[in-house]
Amino acid sequence: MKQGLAVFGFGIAALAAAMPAPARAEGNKFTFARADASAVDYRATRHRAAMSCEQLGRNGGDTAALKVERVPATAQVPEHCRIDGVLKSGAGFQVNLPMAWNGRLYMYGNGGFAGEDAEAPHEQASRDRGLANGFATARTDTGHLAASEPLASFARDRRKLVNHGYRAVHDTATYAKTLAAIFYGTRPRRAYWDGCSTGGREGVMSAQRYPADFDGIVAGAPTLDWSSIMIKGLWDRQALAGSGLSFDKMGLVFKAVIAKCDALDGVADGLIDDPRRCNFDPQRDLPACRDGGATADCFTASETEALRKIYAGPPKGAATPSWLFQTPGSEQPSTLFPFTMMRDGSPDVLSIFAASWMKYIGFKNPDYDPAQFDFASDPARIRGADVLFNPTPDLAAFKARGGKMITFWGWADTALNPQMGIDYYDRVVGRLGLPATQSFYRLFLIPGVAHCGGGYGPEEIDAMTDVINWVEKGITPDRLPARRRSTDGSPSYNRAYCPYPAATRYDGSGDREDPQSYSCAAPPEPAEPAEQK
Ligand SMILES: [Ca+2]
Repeated sequence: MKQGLAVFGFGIAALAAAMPAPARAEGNKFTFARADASAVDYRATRHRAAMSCEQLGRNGGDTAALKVERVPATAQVPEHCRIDGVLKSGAGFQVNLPMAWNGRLYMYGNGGFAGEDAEAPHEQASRDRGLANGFATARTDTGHLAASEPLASFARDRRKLVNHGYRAVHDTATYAKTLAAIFYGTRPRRAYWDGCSTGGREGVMSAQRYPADFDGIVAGAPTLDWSSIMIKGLWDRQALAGSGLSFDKMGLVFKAVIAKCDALDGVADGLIDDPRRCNFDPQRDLPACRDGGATADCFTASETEALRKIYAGPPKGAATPSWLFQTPGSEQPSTLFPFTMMRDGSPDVLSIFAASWMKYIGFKNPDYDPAQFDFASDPARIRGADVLFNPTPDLAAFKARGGKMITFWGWADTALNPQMGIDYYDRVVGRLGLPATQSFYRLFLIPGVAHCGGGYGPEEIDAMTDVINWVEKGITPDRLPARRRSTDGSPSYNRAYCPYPAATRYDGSGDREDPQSYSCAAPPEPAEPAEQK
């Protein structure tokens, strides 16, 4: 294995520079896409600024490095004040306050280890979406800058670790509300959080630790258990390195998986509705190479074994949860890249994250060699930061306050295991019962969608509009619309998914591109509440 494991021997700076663009959070790029159909007209701007940007600069408080500028209207965004600064706690922030305002705060989350520049293209895109729809916006770098402290290296500083874990979002949200109150003469009527991946985790963490911070939360594919995912990152890399599996070979695996499992859900549409029901066995279901001869369309023992390891996940134990494995349907290049495999065989992003995480958070030893990771004994040794990073399933206070939260998750997410979300949701249900949980928190699992978007499934998801309608009009999201509009000849989809644990089942007749042709199948017996809140 030595040859395969040498891939971890990169310098951190080189790895950060080599990180492909998709690894950086793009946020939920279809947020507000369904504004026209929204019951709440959140684009209506009934509030006006009570002062100029210049006056706000003199009234914004004693925050370090406060910079206030007026930004004129463009074709994309209305005129607004932009406030950049660093809170006393060390969290860098940016708040944008439109002169004409809808009365709401929109805060967008981070990706990976955060530390993004506020002017990075995906940050600008999130900001512009918020401003264009009438919101005041806020964001934080979570207390460090990746440009100077790449990946997990910031975690050497305990204050930065806590800021990244949960403090920076809370402090920034609090400060943004104060700035809005000064600028408009009234506090935001509602505050919304929008994030995916690390941004999803920040949303769930806010609901748990600071239940008054946000009224509505979109927590896409949240990193609910960093430590476990990092173990998976190391495991998958070790399984693949030197196995001989290539992108092209994985394309053959994907075809075999679809051929075997697509129709199990009643519709042969190229999507596997619930990959947990796909009993795919690489050894049984793929053509084996005969007599030692390897060709492009057969699988060697080493390739089959690597696939088996990925579908099984690392050996399970007290510190390695049972849900840590990859489900079939994630072998397509659009879902493998960049978290499981790179086309040139270089280290995938999840293993790069894992290497840095083990050094600076798991083992707190910058010289640690992740190739030495022992999957039997080390998982229990790396969980010291879990208390800072992992939200607990106690969402009772958020529920009591009237908060609403939606989590959506792609079944073909190779960065964060969707079963991590099921596990968390089940634990919330274990405390509150299913009806009470679904009254404020819903989980939607979307087939064929990769990490926070992309993949081959219906990735156009605007859960934010549903959350706003849930909070402000009491409209329960019984289905989450999801679409794919393809221009490249791949299938287009128009779907609306039922909340977990219900399945979305084709009625057997009618246009399968009409969501009305599907019903929510009865969930399994609901769990009994273990604890009344
Ligand atoms: Ca199907």
